[in-house]
This record gives sequence, structure tokens and C-alpha cells, in this order.
Amino acid sequence: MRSLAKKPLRADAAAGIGAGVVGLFFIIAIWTNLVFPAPVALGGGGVLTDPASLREHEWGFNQFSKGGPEICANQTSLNLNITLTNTGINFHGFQVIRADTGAFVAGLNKTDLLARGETRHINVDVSRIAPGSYYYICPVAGHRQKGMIAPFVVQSGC
Ligand SMILES: [Cu+2]
Repeated sequence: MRSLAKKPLRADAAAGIGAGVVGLFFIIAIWTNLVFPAPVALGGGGVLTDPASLREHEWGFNQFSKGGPEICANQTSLNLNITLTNTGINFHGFQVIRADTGAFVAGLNKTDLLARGETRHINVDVSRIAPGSYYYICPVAGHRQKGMIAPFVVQSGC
């Protein structure tokens, strides 16, 4: 009886095994990228004040330059006007959370999600937010981890 180990490897079988190994490498690389994303560097894009304008990519959703510009909300002014434009392909939204606890901020409900090409004007009632450090994020699952997060500061004078 011939042993399987002594059987010569056919070229087509070898090519199949090679393609499988290459495919497995890519699957592991993609999995590693999803499970262990690179740390997010924040505030790389300057500081915005009222009226602020954010496009989807400035807003932070970019794998290669993570994090959007800081937004400074002047406590002494009543409103902060923000114009959101989704120049990306996916749905995106806008939400402010506390920097320390990550809790959502009352008085500023998250926007409903903007479709591709959509523009939305939001008016933040600054008097309803206590001075301090916050983040603005995209509430879509996984987008914050991919870089849709930047500092949002409420203080007297910007
Ligand atoms: Cu998003």
C-alpha cells in the first residue's frame, strides 16, 4: 500500500494550497486591523468656532488621518451653528459626548444619519451644556473607532 506522504504533490494541488495560504494571510490581516485598530490621534485639524462647517472627511472618517478638527463652543454666545455635509459614501451622524464618562450630552440629541451627499444645519444651545471637555463623534457603530471623533470644548471665549 502506498503511503500518502510519498505521493508526489501535483502542481494544481500545490497552487490551490498556495492560494489558500495567501487568502488566509489577508483574512488574518483584515481581522487584526478590525480587532486591534491603530490608536486614534485627535485634534489634528485646527480649531473651529461658530459657525462651524464639517465635511465627512474633515469630520474624521479617514483611515489615514484620523480625527477631525477641534470645535470650540463659546459659553457666552447663545448658539453654535454647525453645518454637516456628508461627502462620503456611508451614512454618518453627529453627537456630543462627555470626555470623561463618554455619556451623551443632554440638550444635544444626536442627529439622524445623513445619507451620501446630504447637508444638515444644526444649532447647538451652548447654554445647556456645562463648560468642559467633550468629544463629538459619529454615532454609527464602529465609526468612532475608525476616527470619527474629535475634541469639543465648551468655555468662555474661544
Ligand atoms: Cu460615520
